[in-house]
Order: sequence, then structure tokens, then C-alpha cells
Amino acid sequence: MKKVLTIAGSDSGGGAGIQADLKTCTALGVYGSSVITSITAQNTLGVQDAVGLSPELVRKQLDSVLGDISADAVKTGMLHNPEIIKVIVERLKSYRVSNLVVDPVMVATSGDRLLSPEGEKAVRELLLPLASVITPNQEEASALWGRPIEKPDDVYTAAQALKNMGPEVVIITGVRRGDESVDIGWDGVEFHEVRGALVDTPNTHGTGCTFSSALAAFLARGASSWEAVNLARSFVTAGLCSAYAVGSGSGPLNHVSYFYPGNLQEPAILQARVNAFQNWGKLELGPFPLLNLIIGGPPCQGKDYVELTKRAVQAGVRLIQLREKDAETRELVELAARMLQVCHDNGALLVVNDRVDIAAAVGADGVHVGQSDLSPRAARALMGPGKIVGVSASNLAEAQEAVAVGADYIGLGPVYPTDSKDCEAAPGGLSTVREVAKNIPIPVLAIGGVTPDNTRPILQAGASGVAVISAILGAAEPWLVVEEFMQVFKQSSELKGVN
Ligand code: TZP
Ligand code: MG
Repeated sequence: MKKVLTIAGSDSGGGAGIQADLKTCTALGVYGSSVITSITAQNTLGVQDAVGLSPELVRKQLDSVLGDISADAVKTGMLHNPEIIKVIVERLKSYRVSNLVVDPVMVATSGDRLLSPEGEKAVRELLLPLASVITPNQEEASALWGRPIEKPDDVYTAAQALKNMGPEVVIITGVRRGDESVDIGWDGVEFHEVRGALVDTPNTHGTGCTFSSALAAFLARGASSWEAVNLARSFVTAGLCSAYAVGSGSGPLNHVSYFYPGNLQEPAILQARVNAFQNWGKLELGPFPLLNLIIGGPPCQGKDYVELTKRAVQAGVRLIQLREKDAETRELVELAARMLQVCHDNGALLVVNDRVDIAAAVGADGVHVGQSDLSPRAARALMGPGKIVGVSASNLAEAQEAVAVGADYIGLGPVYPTDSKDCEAAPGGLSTVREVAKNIPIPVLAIGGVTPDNTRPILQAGASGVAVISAILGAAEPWLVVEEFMQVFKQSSELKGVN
């Protein structure tokens, strides 16, 4: 799990400061920790009071977090006074933190100064030289620069002056240009501008905190500075577009807008959701070779699927796929839940073919999607973290595309002719198994006409297992056939051991 530490003030209203930063970290799939510099009594109407914590307590919090959890990126917000700033600078240097985002919070939206002149000096002289990126708004840039930003060109001069104070990258945020809001960045070599229409909402509380913590989260995940700026800006824009009023003043932007339903058509949001789940760890499919039985459809008509599942997993099947195209959704949910329980009681896993809704509803171990089903990326975004996304592919190109969007295994086929499915692709045979298994880093389960008799060469061609319908479910003694597969698995593992 990537980790982000925020060093900032507490906003009792929950829209800005530490609270905004932690919500942002959670939405972006990084672990958020916090060092609190001050506590504000605050709501959507303004700041009613603020008190700084002792520099000693700030130092202890820093040691607690950095001495144990550490951080892949650190973000600073409201720092309250020069004594606290000095402690922070000393500890950040001592722990050699990288990816430091400094949001130089100095001026409230109301225009009130939030830092004394000595505090501003400490930020300028001690903190800015350590920063990877600084994210002042126009007023803060002007305060740091020590001159007013009046003409349109002044903002570029200010960015250059701030860069000379030591940070690697300067982003002056939210510069108004007609009905656009522009973030202007300078890295000492070139200017970058990220522009977009101003979002028409009074609920903008926490925008700056959220932008800088999103930036830190993306840097922690390994994005470059400019990529991170673009991604953080999209996150804030989406948050403003679905902001809501929680008080009678300026409400917060929506920190979890990426998780609102119905927005996966937006490629950036789809990808962000996939990313957010990426760090959570995966279920282990192994050990291999693995026998995958597909239950459903004509060969199972009139049979008790739960009983079939039970017999199968007790005989050695370790992955069951429920593939039923003709049943009422409510019935399928009930069935999948019971099959899942049986699988888990016997150390096996259950994935649901095509029906991400059913898999998600029962908390199945994953889904299996074909080339004409929901995309693997959308399946991952909907399933959430830690689940398996299996993908059907008939050739290397399809398999590689599935790997690129985060598939956990490939069902590769048809390998041999089959009556169980109308396949568009011709049987690929062992050469396709060999080519795909050699070139992709995830398990390949061969499917289509697989029997105990042809399994050994399939495993020798590099497959991690086989997926089967008719050889098992069409047999007079299905569970004896499962045992035959187990025998072949055992022999080929022994052979591998010898070689
Ligand atoms: N996908 C490719 S082939 C196939 C599927 C679902 C059917 C495999 O069934 P069988 O009976 O094991 O050949
Ligand atoms: Mg399908």
C-alpha cells in the first residue's frame, strides 16, 4: 500500500484540512496518516477559532508516523507558526522524505492572513527548498513573492521567483482567465498550463487542500509531476461538479465523486477507480496446476448446482465458475451465495461469468468476462479491491490486452474443438497455449475440448491449469473424471520436479 502523510490543521467542518486530505487519500487508494498542527473551530461559514498544538507534540506525531509507517509522499497544509514549521523541517530532513508537496496555506478565502510574517518567512526560507511541488493560489504566490500579482504576466514572473526559492516545481493554482480557471506550472525549463471551465458552484470549501493531497497521492503512486497535476485537477473538478451543501455557507467539494454510480463512461474516472483498488492485494489463485469447472447451462439442466459444486470441490476442483445465462437474477444471487459458501468451506474459489452485479452482490471471489462482456477494466472498477477478474481470450493479442487492463488469469481457448460453446475463433491447439503462456505474466487456463487425456501436453505447453465443462459434466461418473485430472496434475508436477 502506498502511504501519504498529511501535516495540516484540523477542520471541524470536515471539508478542508486534515479531514479533506484523509478523505482524498482514501478515495485515491493510498493509506493516509496525519500530523495535526492546529485545531480549528470551523464550518462552512468560516473559521471561528484556531489553536496551535505544541511544537513538541507535533514532533512526537512526526516521529510516531515516520518512525513506523513512513510515507511515499508528504503533504503540508496549514502550519500555524514558525516554531512548528522549524520542527517539521528538521524532522522531514532527518527522515529524508521524498515527494514533498507544500501547500503554503497563508491566506483564507476571506482574505485573512493565517500565518504571521515570521511564519511566512519560515515557509519561504526553510520549507520551500525541500519541496518537490508547491501549490500556492494567486494570493499565496503573491505573499511568498512579496509583491502583488496585477498584470496577467506577473503570475509567470511570480512562478519563476518562487522556483528560485528552492522547490522543484511551482504550480500557481486557480488563476482566473475569463470563465476559465488555469493552473500554471513552472519547473525551471518550461511552463505548463492546465485549464478548464470554472465550475459553477458555491461549494468550493477544501479545494486547495484536496488538490494538494490528491497531488501527493498520485506522486506516491509513481506519477510524474505533470501527470500528477493533471490527475489531481481532474479529481478536484469532478468533486466540484458533484459538490453538495452541508451547511448554510460554502460547502465542501465531493471527495468521493469518483465512486458515484454512472460515471464510469469517463475514462479518467474509470482508470482512477481501477488504480484505487490496485494496492489492496489480490486473492491467490494458486497452487497450480488448477482445475476450473464451469457450472451452468445445458449440461447442468435440472441438477442441483450447490450439490454439483460440493462434489466438485471435494474431488479437487479449486475454481468454480458459475456460467448461467437463463435464470432470474434473484434466483442466481441466491444460488451464487450458496455455491460460494460451499467453495469457501472447501478451500475453493467462485467466480461468476459475465454477471458482475451478481458477483458483487454475493461477494464472490471474482468475475469471468468474455470479449463481448463488460470490459475487464469496468469489471475491476465495479468489483472493488482484492477480487479476481478472469478474461476469455483466443489469441496472444487478446490475452495481452487483458493483461494490460489488470486481468488476473486468462481462459485461453478454444484449444480443441468443442460443442459446449459456439466459438468464433478456430481451435488454437498447443501452439497457441505455448505462445500465450510464454508471453504473458499471469496464469493461463486452457479451455475447449479439454479431457484428462490431452491435459498433460497442455500443461507442458505452459498452461497453469485447465477449464472444463463436458469432459466432467457430460460424463457418467463426473467425480471419477475429476480424479483422473488430479492424477494427471500429480504426474506432471512430479515430472517437473525431476526436470
Ligand atoms: N470458452 C471457450 S471454449 C468453452 C468456453 C466456455 C467451452 C468449453 O467446454 P468443454 O465442454 O470443456 O469443451
Ligand atoms: Mg460472457
